[in-house]
Amino acid sequence: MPRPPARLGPDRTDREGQTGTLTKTRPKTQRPPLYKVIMLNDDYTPMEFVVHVLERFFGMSHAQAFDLMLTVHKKGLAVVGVFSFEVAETKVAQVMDFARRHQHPLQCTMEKE
Ligand code: TYC
Repeated sequence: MPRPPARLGPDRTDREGQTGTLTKTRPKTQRPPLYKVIMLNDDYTPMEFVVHVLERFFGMSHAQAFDLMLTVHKKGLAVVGVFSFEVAETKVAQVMDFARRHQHPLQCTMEKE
């Protein structure tokens, strides 16, 4: 078994009086990847419907939702939220299903951040 690196004192001297590189053992923490949920503009979905979607599925206030809808309308697309894979997948499915049931062509996708 390899010996763990000697923990050095503030003077960078170990118990044997040797100088060396100060190392700290740090357990590796893994962050799960995040996914952007992206809303796409189209010419047919009513603005109020998009505002409603952003309020309903993304917990936005009416003002936030209205501003973000206008950003999508003007720029062609916008990130409407960042989530874990499972949550992003669920939001996309909810939006696409809701739009389809109301016969609007609204499109929503996800992309790894
Ligand atoms: N461009 C649409 C219109 O003028 C509104 C709209 C906004 C549609 C955002 C989709 O993601 C969208 N009625």
